[in-house]
Amino acid sequence: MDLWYSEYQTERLRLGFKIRETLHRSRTPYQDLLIVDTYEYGRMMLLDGMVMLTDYDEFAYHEMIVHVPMCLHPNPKKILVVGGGDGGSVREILRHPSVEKIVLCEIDEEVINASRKFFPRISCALDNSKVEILVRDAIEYVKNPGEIFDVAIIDSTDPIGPSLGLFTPAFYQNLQDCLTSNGIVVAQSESFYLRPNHVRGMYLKYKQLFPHVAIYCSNIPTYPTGHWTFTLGSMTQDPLKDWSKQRAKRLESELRYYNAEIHQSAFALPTQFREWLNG
Ligand code: AG3
Repeated sequence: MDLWYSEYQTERLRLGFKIRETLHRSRTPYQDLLIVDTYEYGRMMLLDGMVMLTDYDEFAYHEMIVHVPMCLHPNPKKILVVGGGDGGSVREILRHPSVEKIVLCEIDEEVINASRKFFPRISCALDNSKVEILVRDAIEYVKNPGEIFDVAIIDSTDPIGPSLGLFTPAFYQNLQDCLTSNGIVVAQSESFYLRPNHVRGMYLKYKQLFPHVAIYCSNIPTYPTGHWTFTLGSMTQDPLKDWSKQRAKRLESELRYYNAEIHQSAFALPTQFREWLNG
């Protein structure tokens, strides 16, 4: 049977995957959760019709959202992950020996459970003793977390539905208050090609709060356009100068995307993107 799933990246643009099998479908209290096995990219998790991860290319996302800020911070010990219930970011954070504690604040418990069941290689670190899982709305959590963090990673869905509040100035402000004096925050910030105004908007909002702000990129074939951005805000560390090449190099043999050359080059933006950013 010829069964296909399409993500509508815009109303007039879609990416289609031929499906081998539908493994799970549910309506959680927050979103529509679908897990399918695709012929081309292996298992895939979708939330509200949008591809969140696939077994095939999740490394290009998780390694980049994690190792860039972690190698920039001088000594990251306490880490906050917002969203990220699949566990991919947690798995990467734990590769850094300085880490003492990770708080994972995920609103939707069904995402955690589904990842445990269907994505063992992604969720494998969720039971590590350094990880505290809070099934809570991060928008509320950051108002009064009761502790402060060296690095915060916003591993969210697109700015629609339950994630919308994670893209507001009020949230960024509260988040900044949860950081130590040399804290760093990174958020996934969508595709430049499809949403230049969104990327620019995030960049400008971060600029109001952080002395150092930079956008960097990763190629993730199953996300809209395959070209993805991350927005990084830092209190003291200069993203281009103050990162540890030594720590980046030490990780290289365990990883599939991130390496020291990628760290450096990921911040280089094409001319058109720079123009979009500067309006
Ligand atoms: N979070 C970012 C997903 C964004 C993809 N957007 C889309 N397909 N329209 C992924 C969570 C993985 N930990």
